[in-house]
Amino acid sequence: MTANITFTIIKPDAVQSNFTGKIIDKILDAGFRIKAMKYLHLSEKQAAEFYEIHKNRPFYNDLIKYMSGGPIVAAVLEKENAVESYRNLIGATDPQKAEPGTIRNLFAKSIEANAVHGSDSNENAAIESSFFFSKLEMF
Ligand code: IDP
Ligand code: MG
Repeated sequence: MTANITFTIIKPDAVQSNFTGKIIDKILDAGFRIKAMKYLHLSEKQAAEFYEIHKNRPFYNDLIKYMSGGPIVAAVLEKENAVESYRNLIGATDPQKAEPGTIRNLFAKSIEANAVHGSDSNENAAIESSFFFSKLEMF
C-alpha cells in the first residue's frame, strides 16, 4: 500500500498549554512524516469556513469562537493508511472516551477543546490540506 495523507490541527487549547512539542513528538514517534506545517491564528470567518460541514450542529458557533480564539498549528501528515492511523493515534472526540495513551486522552481538556483535529476521510484530508497549504508548500 502506498503512503497517503491526513490533515491535522493542534488546536488553541493545546498550543496555549505548551503541548505543541509533545504532540509533534507523538506524531513523529507514530511514524508520520510532516509534509507541511505552519503556525497561524484563524479569523472567525476562516474558522467558520473550515468547519462549514458542521454548520447545522448545535455546537457550531462555540466551535468557531474556540478555534479562532488563539493560535494553532496546521500540518499535513503522510503515512500508510494515514487517515485511519491518525484517528487511532488521537482517540475519540470526547477525551473521556479516548483510549489511554492517545493524544486526546493525554492532552485534551473537553469534548470541544480536544487538543487536535484529524481528517475523517481521504477526500476531506485533501480538501482540508488545500484549505491551509498550496501545492508548493507540501513536500
Ligand atoms: P472529530 O474532531 O473527532 O472528527 P467532529 O464530530 O468532526 O469530531 O467534531 C468537530 C469538532 O467539534 C470536535 O473535534 C470538537 O472540537 C467539536 N465538538 C464535537 N462534538 C462536540 C460537542 O458535543 N460539544 C462541543 N463541541 C463538540
Ligand atoms: Mg471530524
